Amino acid sequence: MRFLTSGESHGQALVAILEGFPKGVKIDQDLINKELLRRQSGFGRGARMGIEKDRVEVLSGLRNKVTLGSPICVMVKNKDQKIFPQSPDSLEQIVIPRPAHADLAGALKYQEQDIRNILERASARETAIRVCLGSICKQFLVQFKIRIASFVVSIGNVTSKKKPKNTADIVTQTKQSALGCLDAAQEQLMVKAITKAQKEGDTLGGIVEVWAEFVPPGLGSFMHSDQRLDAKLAGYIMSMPAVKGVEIGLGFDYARSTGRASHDAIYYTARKGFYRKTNSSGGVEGGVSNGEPVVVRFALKPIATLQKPLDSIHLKNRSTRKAPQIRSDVCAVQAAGVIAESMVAIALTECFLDKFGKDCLKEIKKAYQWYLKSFCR
Ligand code: EPS
Repeated sequence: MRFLTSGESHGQALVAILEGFPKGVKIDQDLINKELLRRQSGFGRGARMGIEKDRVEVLSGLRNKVTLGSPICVMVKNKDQKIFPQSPDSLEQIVIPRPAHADLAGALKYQEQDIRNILERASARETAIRVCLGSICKQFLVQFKIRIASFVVSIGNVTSKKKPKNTADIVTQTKQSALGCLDAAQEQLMVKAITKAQKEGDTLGGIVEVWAEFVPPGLGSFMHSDQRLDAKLAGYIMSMPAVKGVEIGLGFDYARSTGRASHDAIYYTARKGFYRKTNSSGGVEGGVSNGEPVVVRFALKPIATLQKPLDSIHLKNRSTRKAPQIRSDVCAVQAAGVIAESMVAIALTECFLDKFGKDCLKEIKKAYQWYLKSFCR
């Protein structure tokens, strides 16, 4: 399975093609739209989220809601269209790069004087269409009871003190929350921190944890570097704008522990099969899922665009200026959780299809059930 996306932040639409997705999977468009709404939510999002009401249009690859095995094409139209493929627009040039955004690196790479031509594609808006693909993959994975959920661990220097029991727990506990955090008391402090940052023309980042439950053992492979499940997960999560660190399971804390204190001892019962009492490995050993929940944690830097901007340089005359105060979010950590769930769903679906077959759901289900019965009990 592979995918490509296309579209600019203020172009006509975002589109994606998902190729190699199996035949026979029922896809509910409303579920995709629910995920799009989740991505738009969260305290601290910018004014653009008030303009857009992201809705998916499935253009091909389905007949009567069921996948045909052909490439699936999805589209999300932009309400705030400002640039046009075949006609001029009235936008002023952006000539001062924002530190921490793609502006300068992109302008140099593409020998560009108008940063608008860089930021349009570099914008995190592109993640909307990835969420559509993620939702399609989630609807495949749920056929095998695999569930994915995320929660906010910290925003700025405010950290949640609660850990979830499982994905159902994450979903229930974050349902009414403003920021997708399990800890209501700490969440209030997070909201305060975002409000303060906004007043000060500043922005905030944070840490998010994603859990995938009921992942069977054997997804991913140690045969080649690009087949390792942990490498795929880290690569996909790191491909999200603003992500600067990814950990799996205990992550960096492994380095501060010992083997005896941190590794997950192996147990077995006929009812449970192989199992662990701890999950330091985050469900991945040797680049392969081991049947425990897959746990991925990642860090987002604060949003690059500041309303009280940092110093920068005018591209045309090289004079020192303040970076532009372009409309943006103050904090998009919760939204990043939704996007990361999608990236995890895509990574797991790729590995699942590699293991159990790619053509149609029926035969994939048979291979899956046979494998679980024959080898994992
Ligand atoms: C985003 C849309 C963008 C930004 C944000 C994410 O819209 P606009 O640029 O029109 O305000 O709100 O992008 C960034 C923060 C960024 O740095 O690129 C979205 O749909 O998520």
